[in-house]
Amino acid sequence: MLNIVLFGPPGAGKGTQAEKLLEKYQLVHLSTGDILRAELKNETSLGLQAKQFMDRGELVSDEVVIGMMESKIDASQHANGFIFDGFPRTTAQARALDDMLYKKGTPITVMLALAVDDEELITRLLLRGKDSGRADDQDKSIIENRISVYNKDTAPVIDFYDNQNKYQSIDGVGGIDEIFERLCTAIDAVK
Ligand code: B4P
Repeated sequence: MLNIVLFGPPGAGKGTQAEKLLEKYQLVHLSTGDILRAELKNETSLGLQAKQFMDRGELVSDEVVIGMMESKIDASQHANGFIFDGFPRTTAQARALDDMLYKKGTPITVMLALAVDDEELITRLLLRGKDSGRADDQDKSIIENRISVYNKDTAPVIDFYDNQNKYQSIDGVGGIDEIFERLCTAIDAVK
C-alpha cells in the first residue's frame, strides 16, 4: 500500500494536489477539513461542535478528529492506499495514525510537506474566500491565526516523520501542474 501524508500550512495546496494525486495513484482521499465541513453541512452534533473551532481558525479537538478518522479508515477495507490531507495536524494525531495503521500492517510511506511563504498563503486564502463561502477564508486575522496555530501545534509533526526518515519538503510555490510533477517525482522514488 502507498500511504501518503500530504502536509503544509493552510492554503499550501494540499486539497488541490490531493485531487490530482488520488486520480493518478488510485488512492482513497481522506481530508479532515472536507469531512468536518460535510458534518457541518449535515448539521450533525460533531459538525456543530467543530464549527465554533473552524470558524475561528482553531483546531478541532484531537479526540474528535482521531475518532472520526479511525472510522473512515475502517470503512475503506479494500483501498490501495490513502492520501491523508490535513491530518495529522498535531503530534498526538500523528501517534494515533501510526497506531491505527500498525494494526492494519500498513505504515505511512512518506510525508510530503508543501512549503509556501506566509504572504502567498494569505493571498491564496483571501482569494478563495471571495467565493468559497468559508468563514475561515474571509478574514485576514482568522487566516493569520490559522497560520500561527500551524506554526505552534502542527509544524512539530514534521519532526515526528523526520525521525522516521519519512519527511520530504516540496516547493509549493509555482504552477499547480509544476508542483504536481514535483510531488509525483518524490512519490515515484519511494513507492
Ligand atoms: P482544511 O480544510 O484542511 O483547510 P486548509 O488547510 O485551508 O485547506 P488546504 O490547504 O487543503 O487548501 P488548498 O491549499 O488546497 O482545514 C480547515 C479547518 O478544519 C482547520 O482550520 C481546522 O479548524 C479544521 N481541521 C481540519 N483538519 C483538522 C485536524 N486534523 N485536526 C484539527 N482540526 C482540523 O487551497 C487553498 C487555495 O489556494 C485554493 O483557493 C487553491 O485554488 C489555491 N491554490 C492551490 N495551489 C495553488 C498554487 N500553486 N498557486 C496559486 N494558488 C493555489
